[in-house]
Amino acid sequence: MEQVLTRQQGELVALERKLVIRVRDVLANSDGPRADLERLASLVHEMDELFLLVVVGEYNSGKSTFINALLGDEVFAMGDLPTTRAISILRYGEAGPPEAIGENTNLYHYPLDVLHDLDIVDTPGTNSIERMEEAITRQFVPRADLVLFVTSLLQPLTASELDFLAHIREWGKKVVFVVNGVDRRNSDEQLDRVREYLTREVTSRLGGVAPTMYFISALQALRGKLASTAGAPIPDPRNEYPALERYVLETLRETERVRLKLLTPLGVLRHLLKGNVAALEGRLVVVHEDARVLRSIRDQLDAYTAEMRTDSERYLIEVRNVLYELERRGRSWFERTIRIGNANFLRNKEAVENRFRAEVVQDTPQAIENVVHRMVDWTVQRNLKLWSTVFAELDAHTARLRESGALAAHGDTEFQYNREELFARLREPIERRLSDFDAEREARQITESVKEAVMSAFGVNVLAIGLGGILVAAFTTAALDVTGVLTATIFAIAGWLIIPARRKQLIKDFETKIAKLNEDLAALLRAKFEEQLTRYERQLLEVVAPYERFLETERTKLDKGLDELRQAEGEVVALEQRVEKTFPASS
Ligand SMILES: Nc1nc2c(ncn2[C@@H]2O[C@H](COP(=O)(O)OP(=O)(O)OP(=O)(O)O)[C@@H](O)[C@H]2O)c(=O)[nH]1
Ligand SMILES: [Mg+2]
Repeated sequence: MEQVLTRQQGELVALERKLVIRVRDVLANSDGPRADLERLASLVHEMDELFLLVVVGEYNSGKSTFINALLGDEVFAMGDLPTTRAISILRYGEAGPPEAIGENTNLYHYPLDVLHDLDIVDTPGTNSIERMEEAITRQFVPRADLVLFVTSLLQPLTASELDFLAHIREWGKKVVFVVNGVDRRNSDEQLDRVREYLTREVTSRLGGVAPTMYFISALQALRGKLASTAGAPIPDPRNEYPALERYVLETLRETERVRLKLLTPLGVLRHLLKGNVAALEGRLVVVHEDARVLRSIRDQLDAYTAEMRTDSERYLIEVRNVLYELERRGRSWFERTIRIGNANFLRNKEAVENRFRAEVVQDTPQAIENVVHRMVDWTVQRNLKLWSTVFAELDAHTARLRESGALAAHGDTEFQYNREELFARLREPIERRLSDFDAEREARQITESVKEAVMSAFGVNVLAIGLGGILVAAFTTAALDVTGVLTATIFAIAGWLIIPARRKQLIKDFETKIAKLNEDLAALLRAKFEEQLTRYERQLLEVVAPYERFLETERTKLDKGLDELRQAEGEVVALEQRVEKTFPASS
């Protein structure tokens, strides 16, 4: 039977070890806290070590006295002031002076049989003003296989003890309560009241089953052992020290010890997994929040682009209307001017051109220039507004995250570091763009490029003039085309009879010309405008895209990490059940 249990124990240890290593790898890959990684690394070794019975409690509660009683010897110093200053591990061997092993840890040896199977650890008391000593004890708790929690009968379960107990519970430790100092009781009823009080408070405040308790007098027990048989005091029937000693010396040499030892790594895993699942979930919230903000930025960019397209059509309609007016004036001008009575005038090419310019072309180029300017200004202004909104949104977003604590919670992890760095990289170019934004200069540049396009499209080649001048030139060319044809043809094909037909033809030519002009101008403006929109779009996307990629990577990593951690959580539960089934609790 023993052999079967040993084999099963070996199997379980192997499974646990594999799980611990796997969880450590998963945590390492998901930027888990360094302290957790270290804990898991030492856990792998601790699994091979002896069972660790750790005695904890507030200073002066009698921890050292209790261990001395167990040994029947005054191995550890006892005293009314905070006495034990370092973790003191007691191991089987020849008694001798303690040996310092690592910071704050001393190793003692004593030839007590039970120490073949377990190490007993005395700890610095908690709740003294030496908080450092409490920290040492807290740090040591995760290693314990069983915790003996020593509290004083005269002051059972203080607030700080409750807090410390909660810490022990987090690591899934089994705790046995030792109420020390029964020799100081006023009455036996006092013991019953304390037992009742402890049971009630522990179950209601910490949850779980009723605590295992021993009411003892460590001092009496120690004195009893040290005294010669003749001088031994009469045993106190309410001192449960003998039962506690039996528990430690006997029960802990049986299945119970194996069971608890096997449960220790699982408790540690359970605790670390819980914390890390919560941390990853928290990061995932941040990543989703970030992604939402980036989506909103993209949406705004889309809205901007769509709005600009619609608006650009509105401006193009304005251009078309200006040209309609021109066309209307032209038509009536031809009707009025191409008449026999105007023969003399029509012979004068220059006069015809001048009048055509004055009466038909009028301020058309300026009007169009004006529309173009407004269109460009609007585009630039709206783009500036887009960047400001994006900037404000990013800032509000970070403020929200800071406020919700989503950023602070993971202050020490690589995730946080990357995120802050990337965020700065996202924010910085936006801020720069805003501070460098010179709407006037930008509008001038765009207008300049429109000007160049008009020049090349309409074959105008005039140096050093603005868009207005270019348009005037373009219109003059178009106008001269028509009037040139007018003066040239009317007199080449003599015969006044055909004048009405000519006029009709000229008007038609003129209309075609204007339609073409309108078409060319619209196409040109549209192309220029699209070019500008694309540039604006690219500018913003160049800033946002790396961050989107980072988030995508991060999300995949977190999802994977969470999956793996949750799966490990499931395995911890399964292993716990297997341990409980193979090595059932003794009581
Ligand atoms: N009356 C009485 N006194 C006790 C008992 N156990 C311990 N004491 C006394 O209480 C004082 C503290 O005992 P220690 O064993 O040093 O207490 P500790 O918990 O180890 O204290 P720290 O090492 O400071 O954390 C000593 O003076 C002991 O003699 C007991 O059962 N009854
Ligand atoms: Mg002590």
